[in-house]
Amino acid sequence: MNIQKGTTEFLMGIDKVPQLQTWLNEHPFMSGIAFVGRSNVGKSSLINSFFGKNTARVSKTPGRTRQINIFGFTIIDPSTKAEKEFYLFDVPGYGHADVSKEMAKNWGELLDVFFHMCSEKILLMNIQDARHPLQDSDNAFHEYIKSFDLETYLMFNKIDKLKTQSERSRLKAIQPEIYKSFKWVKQIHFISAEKGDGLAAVEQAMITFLNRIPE
Ligand SMILES: Nc1nc2c(ncn2[C@@H]2O[C@H](COP(=O)(O)OP(=O)(O)OP(=O)(O)O)[C@@H](O)[C@H]2O)c(=O)[nH]1
Ligand SMILES: [Mg+2]
Repeated sequence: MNIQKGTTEFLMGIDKVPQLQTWLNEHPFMSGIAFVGRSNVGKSSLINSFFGKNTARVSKTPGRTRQINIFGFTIIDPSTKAEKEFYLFDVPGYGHADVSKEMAKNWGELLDVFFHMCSEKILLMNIQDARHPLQDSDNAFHEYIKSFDLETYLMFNKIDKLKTQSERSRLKAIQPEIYKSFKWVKQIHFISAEKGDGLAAVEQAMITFLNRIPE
């Protein structure tokens, strides 16, 4: 099966808890994928690579996306033309340094409601920057998310920026430690939204997950 690029549809951006609760109440059986990560790691760029360009807005300034953006997308079996529909969530920017206390509090509450409703029907794609893996805010996020018991795949994006072989192998060498420390991390991928490295394997991994979701 493939993600049907170009049919991904922006449904709504949510920045308030009651709005999110209403949406969740109206979509009790929804399933899909959430892209989560620090600001500027390339979440929107990856979403555009996987779901069709111009799906999400790529920021010039880190931290621009301050809402949970919800999209609808379809996967299709090219031979039988069978289709299945899912939701995609662009969940930006944990670990902002530059927002007011009020905004940080609102954002924390919104994320809390969001992750509480996530179930075995939602795959978490945690995006990190390959040049700066496991930052304090990434570790704090894992500390927070571990109690939710969600299937999580860790993507190290921007590997095109690692110029030397030794930089790349240093990153790969931390894999066993991650699997040991973060048991809910089921897969680790090294990718580049810009150059396309590793994206085909990640797309197949997402589809495998989606096909496994119980009806
Ligand atoms: N070199 C390189 N640059 C990338 C890659 N992926 C994203 N970028 C760049 O990184 C910047 C941030 O990308 P976004 O996709 O907007 O990042 P984001 O995580 O959605 O950021 P927020 O929405 O602010 O949380 C943009 O200038 C992208 O062009 C990559 O694989 N390689
Ligand atoms: Mg973004």
